[in-house]
Amino acid sequence: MGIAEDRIKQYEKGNCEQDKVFYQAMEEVIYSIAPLLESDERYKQNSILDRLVVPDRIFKFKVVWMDDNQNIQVNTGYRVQFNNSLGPYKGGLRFHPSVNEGILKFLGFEQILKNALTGLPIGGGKGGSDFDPKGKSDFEVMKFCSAFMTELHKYIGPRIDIPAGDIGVGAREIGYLFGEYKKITSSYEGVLTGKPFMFGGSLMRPEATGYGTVYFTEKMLEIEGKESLEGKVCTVSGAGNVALHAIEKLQQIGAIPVSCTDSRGTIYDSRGVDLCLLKELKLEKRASLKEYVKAHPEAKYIPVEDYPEGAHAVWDIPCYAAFPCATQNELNDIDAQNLIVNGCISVSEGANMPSTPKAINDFLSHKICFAPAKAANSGGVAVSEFEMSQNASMSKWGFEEVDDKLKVIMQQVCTRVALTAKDYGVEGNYVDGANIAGFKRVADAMIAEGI
Ligand code: NDP
Ligand code: 2IT
Repeated sequence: MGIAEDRIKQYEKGNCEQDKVFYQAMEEVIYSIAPLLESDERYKQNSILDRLVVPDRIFKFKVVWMDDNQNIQVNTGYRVQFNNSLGPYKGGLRFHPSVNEGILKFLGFEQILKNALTGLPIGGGKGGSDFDPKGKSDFEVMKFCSAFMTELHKYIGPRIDIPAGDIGVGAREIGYLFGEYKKITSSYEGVLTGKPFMFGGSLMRPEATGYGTVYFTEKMLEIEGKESLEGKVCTVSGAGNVALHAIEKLQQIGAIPVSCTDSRGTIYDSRGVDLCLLKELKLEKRASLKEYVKAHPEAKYIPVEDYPEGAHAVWDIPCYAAFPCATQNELNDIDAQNLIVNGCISVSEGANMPSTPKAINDFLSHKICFAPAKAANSGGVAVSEFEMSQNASMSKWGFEEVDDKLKVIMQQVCTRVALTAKDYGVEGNYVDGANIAGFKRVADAMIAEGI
């Protein structure tokens, strides 16, 4: 039995349903880094893997708040502080009914390696709640955020742990969270990123993840000797922060994004999606995508229930490049086959772990250029770190300055991943390249810091 199988067997002893996504993320990393563990004794001698897969600590707390009908509601809040070898814990907060400890451990674990890949001084963490912002009034969201921060503030700080947004948490939520933190601590400090610009947010943070994913893809296609995205049809899933800004950047560089999705259905607009309308529907009205076809009857709306179970309509649209930007495991092996058969040559993960392990194997075995999440979507957290720098130095950087820095970082991450893959004999495999490069940086810091 090789080192990877041995370790996976050991960790699976404690496996439970909730932890499935965490084990999925961990297994991929363990397989990728097995050659490194075999070739460098230091990692085994220092039990790095055993130490890396256990979070430093997990806070789990009750959040009690009152809704608009004066009913008292109870949710669960979490913060997983995973690893701070490279810098303070850093990672988003997710508000979604599916949130549990297993999902946050998967996201926190990915975040450690993602943050390491940026080359910036940030450790890994993640948090959130099973609170569902959908259908809630602004006042209810504010009440929830205040109650959540009443507990969370005890564990965070600008040099300790700096949360940000993720699914269900955008500038509105971060604003309310910041307001409550300030009230409790009387301290005006950069304890959260993704803040609105007027009180310490960085320009370009809303755009950073989506733009960064496109910058990464352009560099990957260049390295792999493929045609650029200009003039090419692209498919995108999701209709939130990451998806809308990926669409925006694709349009700016002359590509033709033709799709987006939400949890209820898919929009396919073969002439290219109407981004102004999408922003109005999703960012202002928080409406369903179904509304899109009222303004564009020639576009198609495919409700989830109208598509054969087990596959997803968005990945059955012919495209040159695909950008899954919604959520974990939203692209499976059937979807991968559909993409490959329809001529797709590149898949870039804007979301965290959107492709299943089988789908990834299909992409790699068919030589599809595959940009894994921890590398391709690292632009969001990179600009979060820029926000921390601006807050710490009481300065403000311009839009172009941040955009230029983001572009450079995404190109550096891409090059680092590609070179690492080459060095370890798996040229073109960005999954192994990202896992090895990220792991090495954290592991070397852990060794240098001792136990
Ligand atoms: P948003 O909340 O802004 O948007 C999420 C989008 O995904 C919505 O369109 C939502 O549809 C859809 N979605 C969410 N859950 C599901 C589900 N279970 N099934 C189908 N569709 C779903 O989140 P973000 O755009 O910020 O995040 C999207 C992905 O990107 C996540 O994986 C996140 O972890 C990752 N990410 C985000 C970063 C950021 O900076 N925000 C940085 C790096 C990664 P609906 O509205 O109907 O629920
Ligand atoms: O998954 C992610 O990288 C994020 N949700 C952003 C984290 C951050 O701290 O900006």
